[in-house]
Amino acid sequence: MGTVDRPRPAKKTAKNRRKSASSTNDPEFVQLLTPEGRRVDHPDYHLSLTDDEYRGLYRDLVISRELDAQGTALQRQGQLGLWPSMLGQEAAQIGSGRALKPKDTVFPAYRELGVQWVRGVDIISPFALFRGVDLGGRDVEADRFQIYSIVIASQTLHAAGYAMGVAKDGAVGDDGEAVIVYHGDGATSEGDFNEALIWAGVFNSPLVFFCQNNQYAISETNARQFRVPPYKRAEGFGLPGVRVDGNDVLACYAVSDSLLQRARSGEGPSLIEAYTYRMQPHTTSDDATRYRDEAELDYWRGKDPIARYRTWLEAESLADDDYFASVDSEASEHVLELRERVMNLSDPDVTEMFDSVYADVPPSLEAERAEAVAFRASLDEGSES
Ligand SMILES: Cc1ncc(C[n+]2csc(CCOP(=O)(O)OP(=O)(O)O)c2C)c(N)n1
Ligand SMILES: [Mg+2]
Repeated sequence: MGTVDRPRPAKKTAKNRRKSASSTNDPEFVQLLTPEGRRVDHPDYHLSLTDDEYRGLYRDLVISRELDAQGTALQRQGQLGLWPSMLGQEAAQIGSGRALKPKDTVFPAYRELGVQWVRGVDIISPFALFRGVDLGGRDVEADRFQIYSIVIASQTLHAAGYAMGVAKDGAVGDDGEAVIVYHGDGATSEGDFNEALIWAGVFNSPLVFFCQNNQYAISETNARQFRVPPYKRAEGFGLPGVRVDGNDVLACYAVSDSLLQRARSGEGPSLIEAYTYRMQPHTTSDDATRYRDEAELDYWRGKDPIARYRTWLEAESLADDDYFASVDSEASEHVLELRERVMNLSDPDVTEMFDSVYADVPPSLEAERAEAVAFRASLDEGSES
């Protein structure tokens, strides 16, 4: 394991007693870039990208952060019903997302804006969902990015089933494909997650579990979820488990690349725990000041994934001020375009919720559909008179 990064012990006040959680975990993880922006080596995980690729990671980090910030702003301005921010988790998402190949399939939870960005998914989709004008269904053929799962850990079972299918179709081996499922630390307490590990293990499926341990399941700390960190649990299911510095984009890339490749070639599933921190409340509906304090946030600000990466790019002369300024202005353009698109999203037709459910629509559902159409029309008549 690389550099040991020990979280600062929490102050022993009554308010903070619960969050000493992280100090009970083994904090060792794979790290290639320290919080100060110093490159370090790891015996098992290496990364060698082109200069353009290194710069591209910075661009991904910054643009996805700005788009995410717009989610929070739009919710505060009354334009979205809810926004689950990924602030602080960009390196985990960009690093793992960039290690994916086009043929791989992603099963997200509900906070994976960064993965969507690198995957080339139309970025409007989570905004439409949280504006309440989209039901979340999507055609996954082109980008292989499955639907958001709000039901905690349910996507781990969807992914396990899908990955079994990939293996049974013989789509592993040379030029094989992998499946990655994103989930949180809280999800590890669910039966679904543990069942998914069993199925993936015994069928040796090409599935990578990517746990973003942001240290909170809403207000509950790691101490309320597990006695040993998730990556260690993998061994009991017969798979390798690796803990990576989730705020280090290079380490997240290297570890994901290695374990995805392992899956693609038919060597089976694995579990990555990206140790990171949720800088925003759980969602815009949550008040995190009720269960964590400013000192903890300050500590994690010092581990910011983008600041350390920029420091390193500068030190290596891989990017200069002009480059950073061009990324900022590109990010602003994306944000403006996104805002405009969000404001102009149209309301769905009332019949949309009945579509794409059954190939042959049963009579009872046809009747409900007709009732909904008539009800909708009656509202329009009422507003005209
Ligand atoms: C089956 C289920 N139980 C409870 C909830 C309510 N809930 C929504 S988010 C959440 C916490 C999830 O925490 P974690 O898995 O760590 O993901 P994070 O939100 O931190 O990304 C809970 C309990 C839910 N959505 N689904
Ligand atoms: Mg969490």
